[in-house]
Amino acid sequence: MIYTDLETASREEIQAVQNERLQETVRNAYENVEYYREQLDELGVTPDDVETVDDITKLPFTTKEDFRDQYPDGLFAVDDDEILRIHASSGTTGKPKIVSYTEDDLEVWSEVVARCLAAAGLEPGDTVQNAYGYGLFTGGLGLHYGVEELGATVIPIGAGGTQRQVEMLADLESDAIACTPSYSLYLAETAEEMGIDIKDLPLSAVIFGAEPCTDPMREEIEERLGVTGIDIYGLSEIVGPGVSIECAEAQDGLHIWEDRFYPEVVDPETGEPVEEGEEGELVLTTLSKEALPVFRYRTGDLTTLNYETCDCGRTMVRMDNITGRADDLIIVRGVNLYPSEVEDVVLEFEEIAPYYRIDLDREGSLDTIEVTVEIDDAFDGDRDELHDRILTRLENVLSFTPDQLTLADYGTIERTEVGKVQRVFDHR
Ligand code: DLL
Repeated sequence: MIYTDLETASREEIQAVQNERLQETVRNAYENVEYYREQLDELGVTPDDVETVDDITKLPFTTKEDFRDQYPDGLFAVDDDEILRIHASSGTTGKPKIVSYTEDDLEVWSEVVARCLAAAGLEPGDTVQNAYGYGLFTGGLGLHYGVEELGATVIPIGAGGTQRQVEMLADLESDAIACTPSYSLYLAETAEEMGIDIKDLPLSAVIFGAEPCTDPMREEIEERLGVTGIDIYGLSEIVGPGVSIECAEAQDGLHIWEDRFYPEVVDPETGEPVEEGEEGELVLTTLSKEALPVFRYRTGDLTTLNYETCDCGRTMVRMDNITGRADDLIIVRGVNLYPSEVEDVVLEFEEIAPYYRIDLDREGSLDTIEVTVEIDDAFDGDRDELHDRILTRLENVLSFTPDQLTLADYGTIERTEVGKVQRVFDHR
């Protein structure tokens, strides 16, 4: 179901909306945020210089560091009494990034999430079990109000309590569950232990996001839960979940609601725009946020953009699934490695469960890397032979040999019930 006419509008119509909203955003930021005013003054740019989205490169980038430096509210553009909600995103280091919303911002957020759910194939009257964490994390409340905006029923169960999640799924016959991709697999595993096959339930979609999901992992989710896996993307600094989502019809890239969030893709090293269709770092500009307007935010997420009209009829640009972040890159003895490369290998082998961890350490001046995978419950073959086969495959894919490959017993790698999964442990 298409939720708003703009989703299928012509490029000219979309751009006209973008131009107008960009002008308002720049004016709001310039007039109300000292930090932005100083930045623009230094560059000699005035709000009048930004007339269309083609002028966007006149604006400076905003980074995670800017959020940290301006902690807690240096980037806010409205007075406290206009702020209805605060959320925060905690990184692995330093202070959290604090984000805020006016009444209008909350309405826009609910509307974009409702668009997402409609694109995911949900309709008024459907039921969604929302297993994202409620609280400062944007996942819980963000999805929550979007489900209500669509006119569907939300079950605000939140993260964790996995047995209860399974019971609720069965008893309340939800059409969809919203959770991280790794958690959906844990849910399937827990259900199996409880003697319930999720495939037999009415559940037809998992709205997964907040962390990367590779194609093999999506296949595993779809097969084990008997669902359509729909990837939803977003980040607190821009709004929360609801920046983009795949449509159920094509599942071929995530439609960015570009009347609200203007996307660019740049070379992560130089910051220069890449050619259309080339991979780079996603940069987003909010087009209607009142409380927290953000210019050209360096998301750190790697993707490509595709402006072709989708089979679903939507004209809004699609971004590729995010399987890596610029700062996910692990450098081991000078060799570049993304955790998703290890994940692809893990998911190729039926003999091992879809869980792994990577431990990095240093012996003397030398980096070491240990990969731990988990043997599937049903496996009763030769462990040594399996070990050698996995190691050979890892060597081929990574172009170096991990110092150690450990085959752990089933159930020994910690499952992530709440929050985002952590696969890499850097002890260096
Ligand atoms: O994770 C918002 C969200 C909640 C999105 C629920 C989807 C569902 P943050 O905690 O600020 O916000 O983290 C944002 O998470 O920059 C990406 O690196 C990563 N991320 C979010 N969605 C996806 C996704 C929420 N679908 C950061 N695929 C982003 C890959 C994702 N990575």
